[in-house]
Amino acid sequence: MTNAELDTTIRQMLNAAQRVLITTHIRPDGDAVGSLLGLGLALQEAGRNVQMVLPDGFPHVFRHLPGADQIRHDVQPPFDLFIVLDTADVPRIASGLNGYQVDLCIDHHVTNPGFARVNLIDPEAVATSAILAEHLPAWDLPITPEVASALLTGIITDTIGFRTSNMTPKALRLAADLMEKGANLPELYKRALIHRSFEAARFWGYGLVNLKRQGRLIWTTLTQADRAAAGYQGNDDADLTDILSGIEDGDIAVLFIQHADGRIKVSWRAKPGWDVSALAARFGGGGHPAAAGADFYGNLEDVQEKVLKATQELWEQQVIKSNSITAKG
Ligand SMILES: [Mn+2]
Repeated sequence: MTNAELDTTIRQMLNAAQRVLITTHIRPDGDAVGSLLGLGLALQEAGRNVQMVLPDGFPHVFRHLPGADQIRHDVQPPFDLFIVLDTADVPRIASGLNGYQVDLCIDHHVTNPGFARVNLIDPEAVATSAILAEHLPAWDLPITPEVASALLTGIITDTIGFRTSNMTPKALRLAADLMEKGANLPELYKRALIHRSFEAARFWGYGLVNLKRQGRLIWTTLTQADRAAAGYQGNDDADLTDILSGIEDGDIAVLFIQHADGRIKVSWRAKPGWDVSALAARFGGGGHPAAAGADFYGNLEDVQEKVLKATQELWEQQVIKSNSITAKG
C-alpha cells in the first residue's frame, strides 16, 4: 500500500467510526500521552465519541495538558474502533486492554511488527506525535490549539528538547507548524523538561553527592533511604540519568536504583561510540545503544560489583575497537 492509499484507508476507518477507544503503552511517557490526547481531542472536535484509556494512570508531570482530566482507567464498551499509539508490541499494551483486536496502530518504533489490522509505522519519525502532526490534515481532522499543545509535547519529550541524534529538519518544521496552530513552545518545554518538584531536586542531590568515577565510568546510587529522606514519591529516578549522561568526564554512566520490593534497577547511558544494549540484554534487560537498563535482585554491593566489572570490560573492548578506527597514528 502506498502512503496515499494508507492515508485514505485510515481516513475511511476514522470516518466510519462513532465510538473510538484509544490507548498507548504502559508506563506512558510524554509522546504516549501527547499522541493519545492529540488524536483523542482531534476526533472529539470532529464529533466522535472518544474514550482515552490508561489503566496505569496518567503521569502527573503532564497534568497541565488539555484533556488530561478525561483520561480513564477502564474501558466502557461498546466501541467500534480500537486505536493503539506509540506502542512497539502487544505486551506493552496494559493487561486490561490486551484482549481486544487492535484496528489501528500508529507508531515510530523500528521493531514494531505491525500487530494491528491497519498499521502506520514510520521509524524515521522522531515521535508518534510527529506522525500525527503530519497526517491529521489528510484524515480531515482539525489541529486546534489544544491538539497542537499535546502533539508538540510529544515531540519535545521524545527528542529531549530537539537534541537526540535522530532530529530532522522535517521534525522542526512540524514543531513550527504546531506553534503556528497555537502551541506555546517555551511553556510546554519548561513543563515537560525543566520543571522539577522540590522533592525530585532533593532526590537528585543524594545521587549527585554520591557520584563516583572509575576510569571513564561514572556511576551513582539512589537507595530507598535516599528516596525517603528526599520525600520523593515517584518510583523512578526523577530523570537523574539525563544529568549523568551529560558529564563529559565519562563515556558510560551507570545508575543503581534500589526499589521497595528489593529490586535494583540498573540504567546505563553511553556516549556515541559505545553500545550498552547488549550488556543490558546479557542481564535480562534491553534498550538502545545509548540507553539501556536491566533489573537485578540481591545485595546492592554485590550487584554493583558485578555490573561495574562487566561495564568496565565492555568499555575496554569498545575503546580498543574505537581506537583502531579513529587512531591518527
Ligand atoms: Mn515515542
